Amino acid sequence: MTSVENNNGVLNISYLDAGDPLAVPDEQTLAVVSYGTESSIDPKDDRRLTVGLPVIDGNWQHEVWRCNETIDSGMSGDISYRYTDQLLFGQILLDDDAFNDMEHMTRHIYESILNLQTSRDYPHMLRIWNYFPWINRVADGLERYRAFCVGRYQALDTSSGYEQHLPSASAIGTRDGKTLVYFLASREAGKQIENPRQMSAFEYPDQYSPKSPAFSRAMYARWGDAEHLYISGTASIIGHETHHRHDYIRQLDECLNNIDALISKSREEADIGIQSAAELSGLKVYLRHPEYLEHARSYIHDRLDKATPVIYLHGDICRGDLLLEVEGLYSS
Ligand code: 3EB
Repeated sequence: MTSVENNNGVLNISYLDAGDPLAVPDEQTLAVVSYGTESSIDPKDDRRLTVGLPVIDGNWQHEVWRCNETIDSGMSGDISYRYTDQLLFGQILLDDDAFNDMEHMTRHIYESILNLQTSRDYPHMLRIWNYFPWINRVADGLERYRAFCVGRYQALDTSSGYEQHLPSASAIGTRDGKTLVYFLASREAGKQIENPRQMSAFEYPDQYSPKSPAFSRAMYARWGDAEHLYISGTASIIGHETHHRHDYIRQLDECLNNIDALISKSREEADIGIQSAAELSGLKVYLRHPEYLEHARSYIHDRLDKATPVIYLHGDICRGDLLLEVEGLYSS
């Protein structure tokens, strides 16, 4: 519904209705991300990604990544990707059955991505989305989200200072058999933004995972004249603890407080031209229980504004006591 096309930028993101002509890939398209019951990459056009999360509601359907520079494409192992002089956009889809466990699958994915970044010279991961089945299920004594954290950490180069270069991320549970990861990397570094209300995830105590979650709360990047802010999946966590365990609306309120705090921090640290969550270009609200849609939607409408582009997706959240999570993106 909302187009944020900016002809001077080298990377444009739009949140579009079904039926919008820009949702059909052309030579300027990096990816069209949509949602449905099963994760897939269109075998006839690998720019069309479907994330295996059912849409509950929303005023947009397609997240479209476009670029007005020459785009080339390639394959590296299981990763298909597109690239320009400045950026690399890629995706990987794997069958859960192909690996013994989540830890090894994740390690494989992250090592493959890092190899590609090295060989093509896009050293800076800015934003990554991780969608995998049954995130809260326990296998071999470890919750799958925690095994994911272990595999991701093992793949990373954790030499001194690595924490300052972690991307913004989301990690959400699907209920199909496929794992889909997609990402944006760059030749130039972005700027990490952490949230003063929350402990950095990479510093969490080990009660949440044997190896800490390797992501930043947000990443700021400039593309030509445009500025972008990629806000990670944000939950009702203060410090490192879950708040409002059984209360959907108070969790939602806390997510938005966290996002507003991140935006204020981005204003201090990067002088970004956005004041609050209501000005974000697009939001995704991941709900563990679709029955809470009405409550969530009326809260969002009151707190933000009816025109803010929001999609509500049915997904599992990485801690059993989290009922929802919100991510956002801003493009000037
Ligand atoms: C949290 O703040 C909530 O492991 O990549 C949010 C976004 C969360 C990304 C990840 C986890 C991740 O800890 C969970």
